[in-house]
Amino acid sequence: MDLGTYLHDKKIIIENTLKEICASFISTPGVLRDAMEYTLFSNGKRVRPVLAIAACEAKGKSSDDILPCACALEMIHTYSLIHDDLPCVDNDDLRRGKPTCHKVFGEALAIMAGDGLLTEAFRIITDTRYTERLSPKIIKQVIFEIASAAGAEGMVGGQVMDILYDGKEGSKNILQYIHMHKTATLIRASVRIGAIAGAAKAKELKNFTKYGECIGLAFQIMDDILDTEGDEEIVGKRLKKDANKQTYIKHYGILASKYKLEQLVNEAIQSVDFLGEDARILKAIAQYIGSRVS
Ligand code: GRG
Repeated sequence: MDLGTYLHDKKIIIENTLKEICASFISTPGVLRDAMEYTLFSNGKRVRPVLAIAACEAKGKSSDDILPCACALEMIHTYSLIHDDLPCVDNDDLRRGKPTCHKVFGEALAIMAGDGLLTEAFRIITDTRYTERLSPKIIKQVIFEIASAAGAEGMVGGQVMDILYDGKEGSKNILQYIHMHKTATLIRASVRIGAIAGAAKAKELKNFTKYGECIGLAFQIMDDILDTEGDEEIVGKRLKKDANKQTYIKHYGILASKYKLEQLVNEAIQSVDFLGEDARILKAIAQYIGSRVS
């Protein structure tokens, strides 16, 4: 199966499960549910859940094993986008090709839609009706991985440094911290939870982790490149907004950034060589991340 078909098929099962999850928000006020679903069902690429599934499948397990946890990742990622777009943060009016959540529902509801998605994500992982295929031990590990990657030690910490260093000179170390924490840790965690659900052994998990870290960093470098050279219509968000931010382009220039991106993709591909033929999809995803246009 080629990567295009794989991504298309997985996107369908992820979105169907997300719909099932949203149908469980029975006593949620209608307007809150609308605000949560509005951004959740815009045209996201679903990279993080696909990675969790691909890592799990690479270890020979069914996508069903990790699917609800993969959807929880997408809910957390979507919360981060909603909050990132707020007037007090990046003040963006376009996301996933549509007006941002706060533009449609107002700031208060956008904040709460984000809060709702973040918190419900952890309910899904701990609700055995969804995750009955996983042992309590694995569920606990998955929660630890996701909470560490999304919290103050991960994505939120990275986002705070991104805000603090907006318009400041910064340094390559600060840039590395921001990119690793703001973007790469959640991507790395996506790969790791798939591998953990696939019963990866310690040495294998180390290689999956390297893969996740490399593509996570590559993903953010590509985000920086797209902000400079991308097509707003295709990317689905406002571009050329990061001129004052700590970006690879600012610290290394466009050519060196593209070179670094290529190196990271190659490193990611090598990291999963140990899987043999079962690494095919993970390798194709790494290549896609290095050449994506949206
Ligand atoms: C500080 C108020 C406050 C909120 C924090 C934690 C957080 C909100 C934001 C996280 C930082 C963030 C949004 C990082 C950007 C990561 C990134 C490259 C997002 C774009 O992801 P894609 O391209 O988007 O996968 P789609 O729409 O395809 O899912």
